[in-house]
Amino acid sequence: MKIKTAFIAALAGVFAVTAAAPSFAAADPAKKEKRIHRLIKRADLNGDGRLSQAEMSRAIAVTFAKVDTNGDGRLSASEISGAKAVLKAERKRAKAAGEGRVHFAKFPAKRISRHFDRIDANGDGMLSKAELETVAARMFKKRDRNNDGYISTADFAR
Ligand SMILES: [Ca+2]
Ligand SMILES: [Ca+2]
Ligand SMILES: [Ca+2]
Repeated sequence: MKIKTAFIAALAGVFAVTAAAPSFAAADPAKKEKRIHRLIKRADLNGDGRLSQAEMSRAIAVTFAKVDTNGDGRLSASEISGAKAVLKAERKRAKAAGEGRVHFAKFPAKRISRHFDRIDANGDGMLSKAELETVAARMFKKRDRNNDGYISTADFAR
């Protein structure tokens, strides 16, 4: 808990400093940073305020298993469009059952649907975990600007 509070404070500090940079202002930093912060918080299993690739993989695995409602190991278009409701229900269930926070990956269903054909590397009309992992790894690398293997505040401090 303390770590998280410190992280938010650090984030606010970083933001105050970087907000003046024109390149940041142009890219709508508030939105971008909020998104990154949420991304980290959702999957930060050890609570150190940064996201490792292992944590990301774990979160993807957990999320995938839930979204794959028929359990065939692949996501169909309709499973993807139903993902939001499924994950919401799962969060509710876990909370009611006292299982604590569920560490889902962010599942941008709309964006995944829009880019379905591109993500579907083998063109079988279904998304496998490997296909999603490939895209997620690419995103991770892009966001890990200082190349330390973590997504953290360091990646948007300039
Ligand atoms: Ca972590
Ligand atoms: Ca499925
Ligand atoms: Ca496929």
